[in-house]
Amino acid sequence: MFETISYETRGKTAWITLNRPDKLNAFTSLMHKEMVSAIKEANKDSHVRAVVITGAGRAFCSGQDLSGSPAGTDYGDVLRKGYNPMVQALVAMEKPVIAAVNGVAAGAGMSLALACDFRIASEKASFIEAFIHVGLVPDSGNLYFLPRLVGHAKAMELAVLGEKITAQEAKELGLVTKTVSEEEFMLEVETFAEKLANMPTKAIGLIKRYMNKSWESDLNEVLEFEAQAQKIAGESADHQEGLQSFLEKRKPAFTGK
Ligand code: T3D
Repeated sequence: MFETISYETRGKTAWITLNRPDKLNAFTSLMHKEMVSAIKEANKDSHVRAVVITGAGRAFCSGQDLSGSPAGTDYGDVLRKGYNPMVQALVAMEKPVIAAVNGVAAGAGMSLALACDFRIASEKASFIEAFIHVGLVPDSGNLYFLPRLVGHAKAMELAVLGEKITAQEAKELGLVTKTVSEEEFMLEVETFAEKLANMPTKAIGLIKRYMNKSWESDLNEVLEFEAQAQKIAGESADHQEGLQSFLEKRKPAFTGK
């Protein structure tokens, strides 16, 4: 179905794997299109309640394919037509998305990881704001997500100096949820995805929607968002199940509805 990525569902989790290992999974325009299709497919499949994005081979993603652009390419267009729709689709998806960072995440590959809701990193993983080394600026939401995740000063340092940071350093900066040994990495990602997929998906989607909106909102607006979100969550089957299981002193069985 896809040439540059693979897509499969396992249980309630959709797995999207960037699949150009010989180029460290560098992005091409076809890969942008395929990513958007896969993200939309995961979004519309009601059985899918968590999404994992990872890379084939030793890298997560090395960013834009530097061997691919003909001279005179308008990079603004590459972003508007390729990367931006991918980031927008990820953020709009009201399901949790995990970046399973198996190896190096460079340039727009790092941006892709930042645009996900969670990042689990193999101890072998690293992150590099590679843009500056080729005279470019961070893109694909990087200038939005990075300072929000690590603070302005650290974001400037990472973006301008472009020094590679290890998975452990990324953990210390709050960039990743957890780091895991190479041997345990896939099992840990599967377990984490399954945990999320069994949670109240509708509430997670609402948290994601309004936490994102909170960046551009004042307190009164956020108080109103919370009221709107709580009305929807309060009418969900998962809220009823949460209450019932609490009263019956048993584990809840959430359905995502
Ligand atoms: O349209 C636009 O251009 C605008 C949008 C820009 C968005 C961006 O993402 S700009 C930033 C682009 N990415 C980079 O600058 C990163 C380039 N790659 C690297 O710096 C290094 O490869 C890594 C730090 C990611 C990994 O280093 P290392 O030593 O582990 O691997 P390597 O030996 O450098 O790479 C292995 C192979 O992958 C190698 O090919 P070969 O020699 O075995 O045939 C290398 O050329 C290839 N490769 C790695 N990254 C890319 C790539 N090929 C094409 N594009 C890449 N980005």
